Amino acid sequence: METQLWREMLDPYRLAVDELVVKFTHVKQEYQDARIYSPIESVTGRVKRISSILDKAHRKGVDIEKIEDKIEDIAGVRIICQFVEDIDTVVDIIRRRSDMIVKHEKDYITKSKKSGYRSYHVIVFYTVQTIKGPKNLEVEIQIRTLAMDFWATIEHSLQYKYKENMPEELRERLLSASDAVGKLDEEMGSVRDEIMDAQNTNRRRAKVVTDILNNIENLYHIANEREVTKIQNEFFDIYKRNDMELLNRFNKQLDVLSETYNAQSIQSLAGNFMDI
Ligand code: 0O2
Repeated sequence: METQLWREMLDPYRLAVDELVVKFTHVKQEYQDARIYSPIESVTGRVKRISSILDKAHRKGVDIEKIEDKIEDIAGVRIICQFVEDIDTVVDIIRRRSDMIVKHEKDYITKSKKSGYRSYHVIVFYTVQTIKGPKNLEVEIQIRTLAMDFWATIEHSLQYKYKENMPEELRERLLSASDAVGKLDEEMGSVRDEIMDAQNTNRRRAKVVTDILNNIENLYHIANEREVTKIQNEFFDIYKRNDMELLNRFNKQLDVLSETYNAQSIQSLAGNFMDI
């Protein structure tokens, strides 16, 4: 195939990857905006390089003309989760979406691959709109934990280095590292509730602190400077005490104060208007 034709063939896959990265990143954002723990930690995507497509086609005995039908991961999206339990949630999200249809799933978590590889793959049909009309194509979505991703990234580089000739000792070390990944995920899963709770508290605290600082900044424009400095010092004292309830109460008081000042400045504006 000529370079131009490859580019033409791969272009819709690029579009699919770009769209899906945006869509899944938005899912994460929606959880965060709703102040709910997000099962998605991060999302990346890539279109397979031409050389990798050719390698895979050669490895699987696929004819160049049949590449799009036989190679499912020309477009790849990777979703990273913190915990193994989150992977089920993400898979459910994918199954419930109306903009993609699941072709099949590969569970390399319940049973890892011979290499030690752990991940959950969902192959979906996804339609992109091009100037030539809609194009339905396949995308491989890999869903795995941070720990699984760490292992896969390292092992992938070693595969590149050694190709088929990875030394047996290294292979065994990777297998035992993969077992360690399984144990680490299990261990982290057992304190998941605790970790999620801590993360949610941190997020709520960060939100209240941002609200307070916004309130103080607004007050700078409308209130007496000495009073605002006093409020700011009071905030620093409360902040150091690390008491969420106190922070919330302080924020509510600032809301009331801001509203009072806003109402006063509207009244005086109206007064000035009447004088004209
Ligand atoms: P690259 O360079 O990442 O694109 P199958 O016929 O189903 O057995 P297939 O079609 O390769 O084989 O599907 P599979 O096994 O689900 O693999 C798809 C992708 O998963 C691979 O693409 C890798 O990205 C990843 N993967 C699978 N096995 C391993 C593994 O042992 N180690 C690592 N690090 N990644 C793996 P490519 O094209 O092989 O590679």
